[in-house]
Amino acid sequence: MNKSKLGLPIGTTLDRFIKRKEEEFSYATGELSQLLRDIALAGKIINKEVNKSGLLDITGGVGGKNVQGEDQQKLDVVANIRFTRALKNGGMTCAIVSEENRKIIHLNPNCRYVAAIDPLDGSSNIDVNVSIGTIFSIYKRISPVGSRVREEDILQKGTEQVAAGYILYGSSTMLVYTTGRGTHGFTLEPSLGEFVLSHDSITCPENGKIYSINEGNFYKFDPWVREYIEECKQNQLSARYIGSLVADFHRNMMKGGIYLYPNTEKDPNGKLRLLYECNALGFIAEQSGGLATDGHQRIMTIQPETLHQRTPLYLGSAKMVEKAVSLIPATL
Ligand code: AHM
Ligand code: MG
Repeated sequence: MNKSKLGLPIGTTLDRFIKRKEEEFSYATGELSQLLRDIALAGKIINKEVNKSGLLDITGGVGGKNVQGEDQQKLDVVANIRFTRALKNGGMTCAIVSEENRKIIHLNPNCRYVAAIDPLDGSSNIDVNVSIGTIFSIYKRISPVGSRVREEDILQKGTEQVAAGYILYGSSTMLVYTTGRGTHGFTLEPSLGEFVLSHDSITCPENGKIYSINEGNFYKFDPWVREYIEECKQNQLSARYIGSLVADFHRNMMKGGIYLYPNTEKDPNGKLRLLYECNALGFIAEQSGGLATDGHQRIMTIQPETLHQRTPLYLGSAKMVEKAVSLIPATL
């Protein structure tokens, strides 16, 4: 049997992997492990929904009724409901901030963990059978257990994350996560319905040949971004842009590459959300040897001010990110 770098066989189930990791910490209470299992369960449920999305369209499309006479909802709304329900029923989460909800969702105040989630990222790809993903970040609350969760419990820097990851609904479904001791990937084995270890201790190459940016915005970008794009072309890099952050990031982390979502005059903070998109991928990137920055500081050191705050993002292979942001003029 193939042994992974961690000494656990490739094919180890996620449950067993989490348990083995927990045993390395004599002080672990098991709550975080349970929360990770809840997330995996939510991922499997959303995966099921994603896989039948074409069929839902056949039966009437969004806004119509399904065969049971239930209202059909857009898949990102369905994913939000499924994810929230899984965390609520799991009983380890006191609050959630989600891309789909303006305000904090309050769960059991007697729990220690808060979660920030983008239940289904890559909205433009949801209806057209292109890879999409779920992104999650986990923090320990600051306020006392038992009290009502406050905004300060959620508005923590990315450096305070205790775990983060994503589920990629692609040609196969993968769950990739970190608790700050490397990045590990698990592939869903559909006949077993289990995530099994397929990629342990993932390393992002420090250089790569892929750049990912929405070049349709070329004329909106600052001159330094245009200069960087020109350089990528001169160096004959490959342009790859799915338009699903999780999928673009995952490919670049595995093969070596850079993902850019810059600010523009119209969107001075870019498009992507700090709490439930950028911080999680920043944590994963750094744990695999890559970088994540807003052009001026590590993504994970930004102090969030609001729940749905946006930030520019430069993410991926360390040398590529360093090179790109070295072009930013001191005046910006
Ligand atoms: P979403 O959360 O509404 O799906 O938006 C985030 C997505 C990212 O997944 C993707 O990388 C980016 O937006 C694409 O944006 P654009 O279409 O402007 O290139
Ligand atoms: Mg999103």
